[in-house]
Amino acid sequence: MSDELFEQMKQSVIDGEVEDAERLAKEGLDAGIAPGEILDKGFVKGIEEVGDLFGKGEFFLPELVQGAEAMKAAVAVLQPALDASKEGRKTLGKAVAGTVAGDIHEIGKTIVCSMLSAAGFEVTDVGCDVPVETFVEKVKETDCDLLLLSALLTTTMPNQQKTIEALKAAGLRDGVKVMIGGAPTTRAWADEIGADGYAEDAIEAVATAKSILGVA
Ligand code: B12
Repeated sequence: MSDELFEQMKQSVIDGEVEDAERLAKEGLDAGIAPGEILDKGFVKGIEEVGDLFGKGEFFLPELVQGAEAMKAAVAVLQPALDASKEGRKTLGKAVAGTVAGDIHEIGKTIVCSMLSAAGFEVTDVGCDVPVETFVEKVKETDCDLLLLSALLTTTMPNQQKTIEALKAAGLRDGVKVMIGGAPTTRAWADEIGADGYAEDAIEAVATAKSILGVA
């Protein structure tokens, strides 16, 4: 039963059907499936497939955009349930997250924020295409424990490094742990630029965040 529902969720993103995605997200919640599971087993599979088809030249930009719209609509429906799952728990730490300058890919970063928030972190999502200076300001302003930098383009990955350098220059680097992620990034890249953590997906991001902050 839920396998069929997950399959329909995946398909709604491949087809770029915003209304179907919203309806299926609601159906999943009504069926008592955890919002994180709905994301992972249903909608995320769809956007991954869209990416593969785009990579193979079988999908073009309009399909990519439409798939992303359906994905975002599903995340918006699931967000209150993700938020509710953390109610009443003490915060595990403060985090600031965003996608680096020049990069408007926000779906993965938003899912990471949702999962961290559901796990009990207090997350400030500063959005996408975020200038280095804004990250530095937000770290100062929020006095956060963790900064998460997402990059989905090989051309914007260097902005993760620039942000870490800017934190050092502002004397803030020692007070905050930095985690990086995004499809083209790797653990080796994280090590090269001096990040404290790297994760391949949102589930691993939560485990890594807990581990580097010692709140596991
Ligand atoms: C959706 C999408 C778009 C949407 C984005 C919509 C939005 N609002 O976010 C739109 C249509 C706008 C778009 C535009 C472009 N895109 Co695009 N896009 C994608 C696509 C299909 C999926 C990305 C996605 O959302 N994945 C789903 C999420 C759940 O996965 P994720 O982002 O990887 O995130 C997970 C992990 O990486 C990790 N994670 C992510 N961030 C972080 C951060 C931290 C700290 C941690 C720990 C973990 C973590 O956890 C997440 C959840 O599990 C990818 C293909 C792909 N396979 O990645 C191409 C892709 C990234 N795009 C690509 C390109 C080329 C572009 C464009 C340049 C196209 C163009 N010609 O205009 C523009 C760039 C615009 C810009 N300046 O940013 C290329 C990049 C190639 C490269 N080597 O750099 C890709 C790989 C497609 C391809 N196969 O060629 N895109």
